[in-house]
Amino acid sequence: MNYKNLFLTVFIFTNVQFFTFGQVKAPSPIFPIPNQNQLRWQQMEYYAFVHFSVNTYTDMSWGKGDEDPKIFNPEQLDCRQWARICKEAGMKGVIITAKHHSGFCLWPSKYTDYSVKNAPWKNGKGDIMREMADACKEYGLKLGVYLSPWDRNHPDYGKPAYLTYFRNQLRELLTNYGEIFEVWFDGANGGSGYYGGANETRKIDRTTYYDWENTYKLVRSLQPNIVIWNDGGDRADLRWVGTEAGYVGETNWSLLNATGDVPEKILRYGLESGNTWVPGEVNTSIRPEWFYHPKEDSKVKTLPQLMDTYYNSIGRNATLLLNFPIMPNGLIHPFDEKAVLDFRKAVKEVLAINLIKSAKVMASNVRGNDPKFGGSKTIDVNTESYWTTDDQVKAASLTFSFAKPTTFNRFLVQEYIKLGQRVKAFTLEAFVNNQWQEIAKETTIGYKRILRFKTVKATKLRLNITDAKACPLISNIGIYDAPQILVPPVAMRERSGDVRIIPADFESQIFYTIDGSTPTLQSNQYTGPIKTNDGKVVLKCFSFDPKSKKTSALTEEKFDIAKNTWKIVGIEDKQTNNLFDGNPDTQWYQKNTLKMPVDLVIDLGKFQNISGFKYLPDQHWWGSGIITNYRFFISENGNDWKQVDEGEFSNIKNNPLWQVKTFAPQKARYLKLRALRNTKDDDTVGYAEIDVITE
Ligand code: FUL
Repeated sequence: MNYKNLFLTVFIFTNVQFFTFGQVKAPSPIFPIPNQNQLRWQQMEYYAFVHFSVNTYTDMSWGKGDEDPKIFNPEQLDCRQWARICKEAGMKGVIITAKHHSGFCLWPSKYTDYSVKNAPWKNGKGDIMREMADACKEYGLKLGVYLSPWDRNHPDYGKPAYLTYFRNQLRELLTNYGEIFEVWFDGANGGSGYYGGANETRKIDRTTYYDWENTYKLVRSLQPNIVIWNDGGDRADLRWVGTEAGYVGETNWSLLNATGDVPEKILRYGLESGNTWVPGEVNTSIRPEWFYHPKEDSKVKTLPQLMDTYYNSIGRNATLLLNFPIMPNGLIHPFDEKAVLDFRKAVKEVLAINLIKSAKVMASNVRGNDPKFGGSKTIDVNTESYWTTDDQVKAASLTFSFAKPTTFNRFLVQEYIKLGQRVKAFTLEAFVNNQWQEIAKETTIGYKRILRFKTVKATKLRLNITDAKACPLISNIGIYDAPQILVPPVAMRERSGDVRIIPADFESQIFYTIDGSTPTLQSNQYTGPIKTNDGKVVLKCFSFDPKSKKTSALTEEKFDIAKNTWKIVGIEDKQTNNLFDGNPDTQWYQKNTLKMPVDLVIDLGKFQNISGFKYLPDQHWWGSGIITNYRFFISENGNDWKQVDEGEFSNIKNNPLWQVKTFAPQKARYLKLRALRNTKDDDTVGYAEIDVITE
């Protein structure tokens, strides 16, 4: 071999990782990697759940299986309304509860009478699955099904025969309604139920009863493009994130082990060393509950709550499955529609302009020095191209230089997950006033990661991948200058009399008045709790985004006298402070040994001219002790009482908000609210807040 040949051999040998016929080779995959169905599903990002069944008509979270199908009569049912809202909201599909735990089927299954066949709706000729499939087609949405493995109606539930029934139903759903993108097998399994009249409790072994292996085979043979969600049985294609509260861990690996139990912590964060691709889906409802309950009409998630959900799901390498409870009339409530459309608008505003597009990019390392893998591939809009490094390089950075100082507060980054999820740790730095400052220090990226931080004005931005499983592959990067979420701020008056104002977004400015006049940008700017005297306060305030110069609508609160001298008489319990702390999220309950009527006696500490009172019940979903019937007394000395009012809080069950009662003004120092009855007809009595109206 002459020197020339030797040189060539050495050259080819040492660079074999990079060059194939003169070209730099793409990195090898780091297993596990997603399959085609999981990839397609991940790219959907955002889709809807709809919950609808017989328990919509009984105001229950779960049907018991004995509900009469005659109650199911959604006279205005319109799946096109559902699909239109989903489409306008930017969603890509809908998963419908074809059968929830009640066992009632929204389609006319051949295998049971417990379905729309025996409902008055459309004289038993209706098929909601069909209407949903047609509406999805019309609006260009994908269709998914929730088929509850647990069936509280079926006589055979718990016996082997039920599996045949369950699979027959699966076959119907996965054959007759076109392509199904996802099937949802809920984890709630076994318990009390009607079971064809047996009315008993049935237990099953969730690991073996459904023979998931063969059930999955059936599913995949009928719908080869489907993804399977299952939190209870064998490992499926997707995982629950361990909470229904609308978030996944900041660290979120799309990996689990193929076998073995998955503790809640791992559901939340995935498993870095997991041997199977099982990405997380964040499922949450637009209201506290999954099914419709009139009392939640005032509890639809607010825009700030939905935005948090967005950043904490899609922004953390998961998809977002957002639920609409369908009303008994068969429609999505207008409040829910408004909330989801406002949410869509706000997300669009955040992502409107990617400010990084025209930046110059420098990479600390580029694979084989080939521009095909260069830093600019992260901003070329093509998510199929990516920046990557030489095989041995697991820490590298990308520096973006802007033509002029650029203002931003959001960072979006995507890994090229087709070749595996790799990044373990990264930081972000901004070059401000000729100095690098760290603005974020994070762990995983995955399919998509979005970071929120305080607005910076920088001439450069640097992404440092500080650790990765193998050479990192970054396919897309964006920076955005998100406007403030401008909804009216929340104001509360603490027991001390101080007024606290909380804006919806952390960089908003707040301007306020406490003299009843309308605030302007020249009014006081809020910097911390506002000291007031003990008297009444009329607070008016608004949020202001200094960048966009836009303002929110006005918050107007009329606070009555301060509560700093108030005491509960006869009860030594510090928690009673919750009644007067101005915070609707804290509550206090009377001792559970008490029987109705139950009194609450308040010493105002001095005489006041009282002309009414206000009561806010426990605001939590599980809240109980909600008073419906009351008597109200006043006293000058705490011994001689005079009844000044008696009545009921008429709609408090459906609308558990502030209840206000007024009467002719009376001088008093002591007040007594006597609870006579609550919404559940038991002896629990609770309060979130108590207030008075003075003359
Ligand atoms: C839960 C069920 O029990 C709820 O009713 C709801 O369907 C939710 C999506 O999953 O486990």
